[in-house]
Amino acid sequence: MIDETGTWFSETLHPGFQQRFAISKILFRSQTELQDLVIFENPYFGRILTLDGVIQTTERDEPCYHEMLAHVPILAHGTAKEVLIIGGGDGGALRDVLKHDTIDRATMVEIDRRVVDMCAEFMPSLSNRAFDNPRADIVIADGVKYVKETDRRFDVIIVDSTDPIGPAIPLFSDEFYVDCRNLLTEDGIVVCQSGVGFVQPDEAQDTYRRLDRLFEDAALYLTQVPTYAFGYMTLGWGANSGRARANSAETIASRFETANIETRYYTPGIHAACFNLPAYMET
Ligand code: AG3
Repeated sequence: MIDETGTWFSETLHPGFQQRFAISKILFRSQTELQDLVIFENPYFGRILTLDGVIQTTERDEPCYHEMLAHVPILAHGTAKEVLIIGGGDGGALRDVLKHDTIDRATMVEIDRRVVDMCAEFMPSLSNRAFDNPRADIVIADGVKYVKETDRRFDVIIVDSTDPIGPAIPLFSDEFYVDCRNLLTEDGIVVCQSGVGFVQPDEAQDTYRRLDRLFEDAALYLTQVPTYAFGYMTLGWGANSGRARANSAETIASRFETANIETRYYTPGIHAACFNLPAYMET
């Protein structure tokens, strides 16, 4: 929510407390067919994308989120070739997936064309030209419908969604994850964002329980995104086998070295540690 003076953005995600950001400039603001989209600039975090009053990503801290969504499943899998991203219209996840030369094709299915177009224009470092990469396949469509109807198969599926509010609600359902599971190859993995565990415990726990019901191997793992306020962001993990998580720290470190990717947040050490949860999150 932008205040009357147009100088502060207050995030309205949580009841009873909020964080706010000084606005040095509003770059874009529009009610799309699906949601309220604002891109503004803050002196510290750079350009910030918000949807329906919630911070989605900022130029300064986005690697903390996108690297963990992309590199953890891809390096754990080891031989992934086909990746599907549901949502992720800013292009950050797509950019990080395509950093792996071993990926043949990354298909991104985003429901809101406006998010893709406006982020490409006003936050170009997020996609960093990934939308034009010949290995990228950009589909503007409803991800829920896409996973039900496609006959393609994927080694890794990344659900880079908003919180379960508005257009993202169906992305937090059993049906959607059953459809995802049916598209995964033998050792396939699906990952998703599942909220900040301290202040959104139901989102994290419901996600974990759902994945645990539906997949051979289920887990939550953690990242720390400064602008996702109030603690660790949880990411959900569901896999058709336990093999990807059973890899040794040495195997992950050697795959990372071979991939030869520069990162700001991800390290093999963090990969090895991120499945350890604080006691308050243990289910
Ligand atoms: N989508 C996840 C935003 C989560 C915000 N929730 C929160 N702070 N509790 C980000 C999309 C970026 N590609």
